[in-house]
Amino acid sequence: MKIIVAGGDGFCGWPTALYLSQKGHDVSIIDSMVRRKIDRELHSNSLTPIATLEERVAKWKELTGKEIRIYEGDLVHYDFLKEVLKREMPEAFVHFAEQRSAPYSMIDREHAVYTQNNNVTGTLNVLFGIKEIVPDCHLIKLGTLGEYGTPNIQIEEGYIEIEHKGRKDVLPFPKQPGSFYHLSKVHDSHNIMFACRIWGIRATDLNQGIVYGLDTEETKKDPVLTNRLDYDGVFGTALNRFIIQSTIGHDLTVYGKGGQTRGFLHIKDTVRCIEIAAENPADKGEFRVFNQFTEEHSVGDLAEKVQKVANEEGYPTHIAHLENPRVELEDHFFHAENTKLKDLGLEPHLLDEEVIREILRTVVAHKERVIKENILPQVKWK
Ligand code: NAD
Ligand code: USQ
Repeated sequence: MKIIVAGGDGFCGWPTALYLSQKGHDVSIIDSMVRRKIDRELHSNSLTPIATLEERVAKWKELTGKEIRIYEGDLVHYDFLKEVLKREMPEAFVHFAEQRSAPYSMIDREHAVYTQNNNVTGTLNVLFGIKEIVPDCHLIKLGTLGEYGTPNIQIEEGYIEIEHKGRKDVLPFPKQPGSFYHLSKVHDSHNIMFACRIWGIRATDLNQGIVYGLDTEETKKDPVLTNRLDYDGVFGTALNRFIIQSTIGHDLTVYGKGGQTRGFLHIKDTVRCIEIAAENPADKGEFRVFNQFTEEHSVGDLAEKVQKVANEEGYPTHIAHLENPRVELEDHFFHAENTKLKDLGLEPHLLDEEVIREILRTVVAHKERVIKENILPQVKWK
């Protein structure tokens, strides 16, 4: 299958591009490299040293003989996107290419506007590009589980049957997102759903939980293929941050009570979910929604799991409860449905102590790269 991976230089996109290529798909990458520029803006870095995208794909070709074509450019520039679509004529367009940090979107007005302009305009351009140039192409769009917020009822996969005043309908599940970033994903979902309805586009919205880990079978083949790994207070995410903190003797940064519960999945499952979506395309005009996560955990429980493994590995670790920089519930009901990807063949990699140990042993090798001043959260929601 001819597949474009937009955002293919990023944390989820790079291992996905390699995995799909390994599986025999004809892969090309679009990326503006903005994530590398943001590292410079924040005076931060990936924990792991990462090669340039050119070096990465050259190494992949040398090791496997498989070619991944690169298009460096911005989805917000429609003329650029149209040219790539005309040249590639993809059957699937995997869209990871967004500003994905909630704290970054909450820094100030400029960062909120940048996030929503980049994400919403980029996705609108992808929708128009598919309509004009490749109307049969399947859009596989990364949404986020956080679009739903934390309602006091079970979260369904995109839609809920509601009975109201004696009448019934199946309607989009209510959205109560917690940052301007998460809101951008809600806006995207609405735009995609509308485009499916009016133009007959086929789309899958993957409401993904928090991704942990860094390695896949493919990224481990050579150091040049190493994935990026974020740990700072802006782009680092809960479990990966805790593991890295434990290796440098930093207290684990649980925000508030730590009862915040979210969906999580291993990066190895992210890449497989994309393959499943690609190989089972949505119907023409269908706006399909999958909740893409494998397990639910509270951040407090995750901190305790990391603490136990880290202590066993010789890294004495304490848990701190910091004042929560975000506005969010710290003690709440959370349960989301996630059967659709499993029904299509996903066999989850579950989080156990061995998985935490494996990630910890990998990150220890790079711990001297941590910029300690970047660990504590600086961005406040209020
Ligand atoms: P990332 O920042 O590591 O990668 C995103 C990539 O997209 C970067 O390489 C960046 O340069 C590129 N990009 C951003 N805007 C672009 C644009 N306008 N044009 C071209 N390229 C652009 O992020 P990630 O962690 O790989 O996340 C990928 C996607 O998955 C995002 O849409 C994110 O919202 C979603 N997601 C991520 C997680 C997670 O835990 N990492 C969880 C759920 C959903
Ligand atoms: N948290 C801590 N300590 C930390 C970091 C986070 O307690 O050091 C808490 C946060 O307050 C929050 C939860 O952990 O309650 C998750 O925060 P996070 O930074 O790990 O994840 P989040 O901001 O939700 O965003 C990440 C990705 C985003 C993706 C989202 C999936 O950056 O791209 O969309 O996870 S989800 O959370 O399911 O919406």
